[in-house]
Amino acid sequence: MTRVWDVPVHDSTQAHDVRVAVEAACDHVGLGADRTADADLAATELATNLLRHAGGGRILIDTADDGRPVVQMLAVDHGPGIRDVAAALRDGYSTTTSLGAGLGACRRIADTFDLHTAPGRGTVVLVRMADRRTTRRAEAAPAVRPVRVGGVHVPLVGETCGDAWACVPGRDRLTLVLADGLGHGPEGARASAAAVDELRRVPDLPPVEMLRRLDDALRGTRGAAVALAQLAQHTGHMLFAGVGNVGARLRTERGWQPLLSRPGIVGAYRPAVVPERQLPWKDGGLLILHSDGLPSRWAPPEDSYLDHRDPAVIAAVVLRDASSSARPARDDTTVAVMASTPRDRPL
Ligand SMILES: [Mn+2]
Repeated sequence: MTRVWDVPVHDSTQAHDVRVAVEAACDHVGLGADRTADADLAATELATNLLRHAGGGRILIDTADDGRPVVQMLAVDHGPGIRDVAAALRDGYSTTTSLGAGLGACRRIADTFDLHTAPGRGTVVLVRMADRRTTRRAEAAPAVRPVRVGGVHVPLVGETCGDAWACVPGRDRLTLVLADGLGHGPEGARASAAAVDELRRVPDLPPVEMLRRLDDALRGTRGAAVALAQLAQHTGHMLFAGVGNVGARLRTERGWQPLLSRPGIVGAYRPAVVPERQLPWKDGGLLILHSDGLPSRWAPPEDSYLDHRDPAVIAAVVLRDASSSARPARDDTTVAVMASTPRDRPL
């Protein structure tokens, strides 16, 4: 079960909280001592940056296992933005008195580093730390045109998000799933994790048949809302099917299209008919799935520079721009993104 930490950073004592959370995350996935020390350094820099340059923010820490343990950190702020990204990335640019290493050091020690900044809107910085003692699980040859996926979880309370997202590769297809277990927290997580586990057993079924399998697999849990988007080899199409309240929007040549799910609860109440939509998936395709913790009036990003960022950064920008302190979240929130564009723009 994925554990997540949402750590507010508004004063220097909270920089300590970030380090405690990152160390717990590293321990949770079994990251080695060297990489834990690196993660600690990056966490300190990200927190210090938030305090010094952004007037505070939050750091979202997530664990994953793609065959090797990974800890993902996203520093998210509503600050003024970084005027000179190139300068900020140079080692030694940071004005911190503690380490003086700054974002340049984060980039150097991270397995994945990415950043998006917009004047007056804020900055998102992504750092992923993977274990280097183990090698990545050998995936079968890519079943579809390469796509990039990423996401962000925010728990309502505690360290367990009741939502789950995953990208499940099959022989000739790739499925992005977002499952929102009923309620929130650990009981919700049990249902959403059961959905992802079952999908990994049947990665080659079409979405509607996957949902049917999930109906059985989720009996005995609270049930979940589940949306599935599947890319098949060579077709240039995406198949979409969903049951329950998971939001989905796809950007096509005709703009952003909402993809609607049928009302129901997978594992508890199955609608009589679950339609499977077929949509074009072309270069420039961008798909956003989100649980209902995201305020419904969120707007899809219009910033084409964002397309070339890591999908986790895109997800965090969507989340940040939808949130406000006037409307605090009332549920676990997850945003998952699939992008067809290559990450070809340098920072
Ligand atoms: Mn929910």
